[in-house]
Amino acid sequence: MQVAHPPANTLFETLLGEHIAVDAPFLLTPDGAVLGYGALRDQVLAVAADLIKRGVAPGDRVLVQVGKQPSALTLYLGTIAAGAVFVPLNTAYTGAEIAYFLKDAAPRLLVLDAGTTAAADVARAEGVDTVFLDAIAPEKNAAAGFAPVPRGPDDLAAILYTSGTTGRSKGAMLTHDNLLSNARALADLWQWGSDDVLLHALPIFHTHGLFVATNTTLISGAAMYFLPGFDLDQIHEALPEVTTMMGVPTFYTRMLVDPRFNTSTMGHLRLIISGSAPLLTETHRAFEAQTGHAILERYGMTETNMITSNPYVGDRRPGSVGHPLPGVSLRISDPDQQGIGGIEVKGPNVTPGYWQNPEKTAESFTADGFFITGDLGQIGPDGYLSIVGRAKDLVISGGYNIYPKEVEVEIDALPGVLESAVFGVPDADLGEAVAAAVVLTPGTEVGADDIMRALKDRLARYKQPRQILFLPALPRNAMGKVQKNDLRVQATSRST
Ligand code: MCA
Ligand code: AMP
Repeated sequence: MQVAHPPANTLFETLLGEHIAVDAPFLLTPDGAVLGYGALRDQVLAVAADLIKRGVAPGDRVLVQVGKQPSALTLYLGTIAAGAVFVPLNTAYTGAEIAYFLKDAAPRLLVLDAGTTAAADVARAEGVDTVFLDAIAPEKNAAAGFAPVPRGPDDLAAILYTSGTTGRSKGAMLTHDNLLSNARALADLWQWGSDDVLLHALPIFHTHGLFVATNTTLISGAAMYFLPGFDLDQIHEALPEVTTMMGVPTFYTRMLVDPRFNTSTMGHLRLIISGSAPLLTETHRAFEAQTGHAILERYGMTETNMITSNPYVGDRRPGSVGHPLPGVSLRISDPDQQGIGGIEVKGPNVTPGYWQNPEKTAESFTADGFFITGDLGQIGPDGYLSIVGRAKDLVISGGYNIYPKEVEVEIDALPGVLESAVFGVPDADLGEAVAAAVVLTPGTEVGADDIMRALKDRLARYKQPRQILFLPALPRNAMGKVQKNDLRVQATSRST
């Protein structure tokens, strides 16, 4: 006979259910404050009860643009406990960008930091209810008798927007099981334990800082040392308190030029992880020489969570992203003679598709259900995957993704601009930096300053070009395709 289980909220029960050690620390902050697991659960339930009181129903989207702070994490988990869908936004997004997300996500509620005006004005114009983060369950006492709203493994937990080749952001839908299966796989593979303290300096509106860092910590009953952002002094001060660290390659290139990060200050850490952008072999080697740590590089995407990882025990190979995670199938499609082809993946980690966008969803999967990453890879004889390039037109700057089309659309719309092409140029700090080539309509006079001024309120700062070249025409091949490699060479030679 089958035993009927009481309905549960999959993610909440697994991360914060009855099994948690209520006295164990979850969040440590530089001011010395410690938030324990019991208090975290109370706060999360209080937030969930408050959201429901504000009319948030199961499946509703809660759109969130708030700075990094502990209550942003309780809002994430409270939204899940309320049975709703968490939709975090980069704090750098402008009012114009928010207007698009408000329309697309059609949220029940927008949550902002107190005093935010641009986004609040846009929400008012769109008729979306807005609340400031500090007004949500300010007492943070668990509502007596409140139980998390039941949600199954296939229900949505979050939507994360990721830009697209057409210039419009697409919302990657992530289910409870997408997040949970990945957190389980990573905690297991990286041997996370309840004694671990993760140095957390990443933003929490992306997969890396929100899911990889936070869910892996929660599922292990571990703790995080929570910094407001990446700051070398704060990182250095935090080192004695932590056992592990996660970051984008820019974190490690910046630490490399600071002699305070060495074997004596970092020797006690057990693991340092990099992802979101390629970690150069020279960075890997120099970091090991300076600190004694072979950085563990892994590979993922918003749509797929984490896909591959170098081993915890074994060879952490520079220039490789390791092997597929347990339960994840990975293949190289249409390999050339060197075995290089498109990376495709399937598994419990992969999104069911894009929010309200069946066309993009259909385009992104093969007929047999593999997700097309748009990355080009090669698998070595011993199974290690190397990412050798991208089939998609994408710039990754300091771990933030910029889709050139989105920037080109904005530049092309400016008076006096005939056409433009946006591309990445190598940058020692950010890996790649955004550059633009602009062709003006004959007889018009537009300068780089005019373009930058016009983009200011349209695009987040990190998407704006750091370098603008004015050209009489864009280089094109016989098919009419703009040759961005030529532009990269021109831009690089001009800036050196
Ligand atoms: C800030 N600025 C940037 C970037 N960050 N410009 C280009 N690219 C960036 N990444 C601009 C600011 O607008 C500002 O411009 C100036 O640089 C300095 O700002 P500041 O805040 O002081 O910068 P920072 O603190 O030094 O930030 C750099 C950073 C940060 C620490 C590398 O960008 C960061 O934390 N990146 C991590 C991104 C991340 O978590 N990605 C994961 C995505 P101005 O001075 O002109 O006003 S998830 C993902 O990719 C997948 C799923 C995965 O595999 O993980
Ligand atoms: P996102 O759009 O933020 O989900 O970024 C996903 C993209 O980041 C992937 O498709 C890759 O192009 C890139 N990426 C993530 N991790 C790595 C890595 N370790 N090495 C190279 N590229 C990476």
